[in-house]
Amino acid sequence: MQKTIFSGVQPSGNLHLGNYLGAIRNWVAMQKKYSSIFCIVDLHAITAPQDPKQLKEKIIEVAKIYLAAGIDPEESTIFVQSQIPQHAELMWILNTITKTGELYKMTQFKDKVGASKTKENLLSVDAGLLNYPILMAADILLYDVHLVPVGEDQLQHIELARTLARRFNDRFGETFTVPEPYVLKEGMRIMGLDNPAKKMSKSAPSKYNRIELLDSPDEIREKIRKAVTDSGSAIEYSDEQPAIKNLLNIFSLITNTHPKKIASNFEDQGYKKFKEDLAGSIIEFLSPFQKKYHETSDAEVLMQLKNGKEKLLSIAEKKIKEVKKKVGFI
Ligand code: AQP
Repeated sequence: MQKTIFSGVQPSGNLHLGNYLGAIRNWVAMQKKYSSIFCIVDLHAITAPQDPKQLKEKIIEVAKIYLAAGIDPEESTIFVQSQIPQHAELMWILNTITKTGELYKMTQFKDKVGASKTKENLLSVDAGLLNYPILMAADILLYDVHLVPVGEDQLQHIELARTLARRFNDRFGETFTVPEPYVLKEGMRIMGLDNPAKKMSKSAPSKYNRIELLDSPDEIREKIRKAVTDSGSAIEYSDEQPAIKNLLNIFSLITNTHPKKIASNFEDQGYKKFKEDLAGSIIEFLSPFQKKYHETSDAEVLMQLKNGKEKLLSIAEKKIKEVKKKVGFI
């Protein structure tokens, strides 16, 4: 029997190269080998304030990006999280076996709360942001997922899903498959173009933080031109030069060339030429994807999402029925 994988992206802004190289591209490569479920995690997205009209557009946009990137609806299932109510239902039940300490220690929660973790600051944070990892556990456990392809930043969340699966199984009898993280070394963490100490992110305030997947060639050139560099002018692949290292990693992933080889090609050429060539390679890399994106209609996307929902609903219903019975609900 094929193993099941599950992953998702939040429709919380404009998707960027980090999402593509760290997540979606790997899913495309995995879909032949695994029974694959890819979700648009809109329930997660509202843990940060979203404009309802924009959220609606972004849900369709993310689904279109999945299809344009090569997620094949014949091989994989794509769906919208909020359209399967069992995600939220299971989350509530898992909520009752999760310790708040397990949630407060999450690095992503701490990052999102910000530097000032005073009691007052913590009390003003929406509960959804704290409980986010429980919903993620519900997403995974609902479908007895074996492997969860994620970026390194999500490992702590998978660990919680594993803990909750074991805890529920111990308390109520064997119910959930204990999932494993599937972290691919490549593309693990693309850093912000404006700050190599923080990951490239949809919600970073500056657009110069990221290359968005639908950026025009001019926007890509401008963003790479403005990308921060390190002191000095050498192009070396080293931890001492985190900004250039990040640019070399991007260059390497999109051209399938070792970053040290790229660094040696540009050794004496200076940042300007390096950045021009990098921008050109990104434009070339994104061009077929963008073409496909613009050719995909909303009607096609909506049809695939409907198919996905229909395929998964019966699995989710069956699992939640089992869970409720074990808990003692009538
Ligand atoms: N910078 C990154 N490098 C590599 N992988 C990344 N991912 C995100 N950023 C990078 C991976 O993309 C998948 C989907 O991410 P998400 O939508 O769940 O949200 P996120 O991880 O919080 O990504 P963002 O872009 O930073 O979104 P916001 O700003 O909305 O929170 C995940 O597999 C993630 O690892």
